Amino acid sequence: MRSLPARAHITAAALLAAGLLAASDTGASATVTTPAAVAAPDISVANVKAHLTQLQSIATANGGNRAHGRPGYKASLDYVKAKLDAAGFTTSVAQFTSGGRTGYNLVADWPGGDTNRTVMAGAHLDSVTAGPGINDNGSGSAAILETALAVSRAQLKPVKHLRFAWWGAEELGMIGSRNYVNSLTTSDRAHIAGYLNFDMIGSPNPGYFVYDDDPTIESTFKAYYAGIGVPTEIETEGDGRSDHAPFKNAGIPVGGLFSGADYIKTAAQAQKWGGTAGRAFDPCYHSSCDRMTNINDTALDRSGDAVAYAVWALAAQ
Ligand code: DTR
Ligand code: ZN
Ligand code: ZN
Repeated sequence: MRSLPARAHITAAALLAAGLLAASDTGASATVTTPAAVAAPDISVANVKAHLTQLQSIATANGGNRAHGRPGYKASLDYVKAKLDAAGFTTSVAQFTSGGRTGYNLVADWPGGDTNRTVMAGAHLDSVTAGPGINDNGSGSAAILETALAVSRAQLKPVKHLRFAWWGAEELGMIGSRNYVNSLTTSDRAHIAGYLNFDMIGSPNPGYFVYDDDPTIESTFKAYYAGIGVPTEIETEGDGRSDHAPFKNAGIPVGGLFSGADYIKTAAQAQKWGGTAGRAFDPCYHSSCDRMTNINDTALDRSGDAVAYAVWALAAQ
């Protein structure tokens, strides 16, 4: 039998994921409906890299970094916010103080959808003080920004409400995301159907790791990568090492993607993913060399498309 093109598999998987999520959401039996889900668009890696170039320029113009409490961070947030305001999102900026410096979270809501069932996608926008933080975490920030802009271009009308967030002070210990979760009422928390985290998704010697937390979110990401024939591994670098941790601790379903940091790629991993065994997934982790040259375009392209695929699939039903 002629195999279906990859995107047809993705559409089928998206229907399944959407149906599964609807079932688990409502407590209904696991009969999978086949909602008329709309397939996610391709996320242009050129557009994602254009955002990274802007973040690089901002760092260069502001002492070489985009760290918490420094001018480069607020300039990064202003860039992202301006794009979202122009695209029709309802944005809000929340201030907090950490280490005697002012930090900021940016939250952007796409009008419409059931606000009692909100799907969130988030990424920390701050870098370390040592460098511009283009992979860590310009990659996640730019990928969810371009996905949000794709939602606007499509004038998407998802069943669930969509919310995107850029966190401050993750590098100090998930301060911004924890501040956000702590600000939520019990009812607010119950209305978040899932939180998707994207922290380092364009590593130069990339791995393809999926968080092994909420099974529906995990299977959604795995369906995407299976659809493009890329094997994945579960993310095992330790729970609690990024902004999904405060959400998970509050009982909110979480998931996400990761392309690797300072751990070393094994020979077996290089065999299935390419790249260099015996070398870190990101040799510039938390270093001044985490610049535009510190991105693998294929990993960033695949990750960006996986972000959109999951947002579309998980909010569709
Ligand atoms: N703490 C993140 C990098 C990081 C390390 N392990 C993981 C696992 C999952 C996501 C991110 C990370 C940082 O330095 O921003
Ligand atoms: Zn970091
Ligand atoms: Zn990070």
